[in-house]
Amino acid sequence: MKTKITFVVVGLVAAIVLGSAGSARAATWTQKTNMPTARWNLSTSVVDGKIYAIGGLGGLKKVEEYNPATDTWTEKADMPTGRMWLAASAVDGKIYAIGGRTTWHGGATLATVEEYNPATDTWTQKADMPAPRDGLSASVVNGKIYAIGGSGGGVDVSTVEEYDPATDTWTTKADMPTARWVVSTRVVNGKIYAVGGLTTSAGLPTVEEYDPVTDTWTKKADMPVPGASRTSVVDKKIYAFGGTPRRGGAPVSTLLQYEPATDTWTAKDDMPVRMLGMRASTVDGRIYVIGGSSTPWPYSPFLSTVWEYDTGLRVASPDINGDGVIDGADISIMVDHWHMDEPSCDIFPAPFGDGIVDVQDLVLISEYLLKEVEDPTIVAHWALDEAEGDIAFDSAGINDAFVIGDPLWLPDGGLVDGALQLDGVDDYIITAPVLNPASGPFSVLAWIKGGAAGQTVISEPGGVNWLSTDPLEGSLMTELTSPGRGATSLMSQTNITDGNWHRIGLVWDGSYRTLYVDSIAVAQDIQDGLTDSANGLYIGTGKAMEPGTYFSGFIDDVRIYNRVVIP
Ligand SMILES: [Ca+2]
Ligand SMILES: [Ca+2]
Ligand SMILES: [Ca+2]
Repeated sequence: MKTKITFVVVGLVAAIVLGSAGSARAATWTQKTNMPTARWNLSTSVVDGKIYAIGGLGGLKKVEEYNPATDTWTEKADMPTGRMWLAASAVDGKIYAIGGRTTWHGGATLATVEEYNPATDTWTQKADMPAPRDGLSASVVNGKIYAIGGSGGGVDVSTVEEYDPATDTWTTKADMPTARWVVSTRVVNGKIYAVGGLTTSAGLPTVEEYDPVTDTWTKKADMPVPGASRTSVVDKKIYAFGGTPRRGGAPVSTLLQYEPATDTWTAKDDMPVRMLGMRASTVDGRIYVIGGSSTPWPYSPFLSTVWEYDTGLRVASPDINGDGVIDGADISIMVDHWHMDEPSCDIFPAPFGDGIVDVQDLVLISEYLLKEVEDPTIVAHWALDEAEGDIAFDSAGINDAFVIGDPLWLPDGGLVDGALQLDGVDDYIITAPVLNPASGPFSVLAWIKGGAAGQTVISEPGGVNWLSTDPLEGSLMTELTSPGRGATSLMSQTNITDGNWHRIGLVWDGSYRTLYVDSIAVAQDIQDGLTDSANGLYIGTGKAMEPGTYFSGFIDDVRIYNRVVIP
């Protein structure tokens, strides 16, 4: 009984600490799979969760599709007119590639508009833009595209032209107050923000806001660092990456954040590399910074790199406890965190919440009650409900796993439908790489029954054991630690090998690692990040597959989320 009381106290402390740590979560940078074609001053647009890299010097006609969910690139149909310094915007699932320059030195400035349909992988020519321009930017409000600024015939311009894809027509709008080239525009709350850019003599700190409804411009707070940064939006804030402070200047690694609601700029931690001429796009709350150059003039070689910037904000899910259903258990956890800043329970407004768990969150979760809801935060889910065979299907993603050693499928013998019974000798499951613990908060959960001291439930081949039992007591532990010297395993005092079903979990919120057994936080400490991993996972054996580390018992319903779950 004594230990049980201790655990309850640990649980309460954990809840309070996690709550207050919520808003201070660290942003992270992760390098992803390179774009096939290195390029500079391309365009990137998002349709249906995929990023389309179009044009740019080095690529010119090339179109390549990036899927952040699978970290893979696919080559698509070439753009008819090769160009750099173009603008591109997506409306109703189609991308409009606008203007640009045929090549760098001696090239021609273009008025060309070509429409790309990702569903059919085809291109269609559209009505020319009235004023040929390169180094312009384009943004969409209410289904219309606004092509802003740039350079025409070697002169920086303040031109604004509105394109209506529905009628294939152009309309001239009120000039932007400040003429500029390689300006970057973004939309927040129906207004367009034209950020920075270059003139022939200087880099500009200028920010001007355009209201398409009234066709008027308003000056806003200057950037703290002037120049041609590239932007993207997360949670109604504009992030401005790198660029150069003057024409022909060297790349910088500055990262700035602009909040239109308060008209304020904040300097964030620098990017991992200096960069200019890249483009940035947001998918599922993460920004992908693609291509560009890290070298001074003449800027070659161009980059094929993809950097993922995670602001640290998490997309919340109404399935707070990560069991696949939205029911009273989730509401109960929400109520436990009432009026706290607990991101896991802060589901309204989507996707990031508003820093407080209140009646709006309760109303929203009640709308989801007992409904089938697709959870965007689940990375892998092996239900282990198969009756036979050597594949454990991933119902959430693309991580179907191989079942080795002939373990016993028990279609009716699990905690949630079927389960897998492993013999503790040579049975295990192996998966492809699923999630890098260094790239941000995540949760790993499983139901287990049986096992013995020293055995492993989930491990990284050649890495460390993610969820295992200590060799003496059979208590839940994890070896996943920060990369620093002297990092130690996190041990609980809760035996999970007593022959009963237990739901075990490791939850990493970016600051704290927490072990859970049956909804109770049984151990927790602070870590300075977690070690990088690019490997797959073993389920049912240790990192080195040593005898004694194979699990002898039942494993069921293994889930991995890219967020904090409160199980
Ligand atoms: Ca739930
Ligand atoms: Ca809220
Ligand atoms: Ca199952």
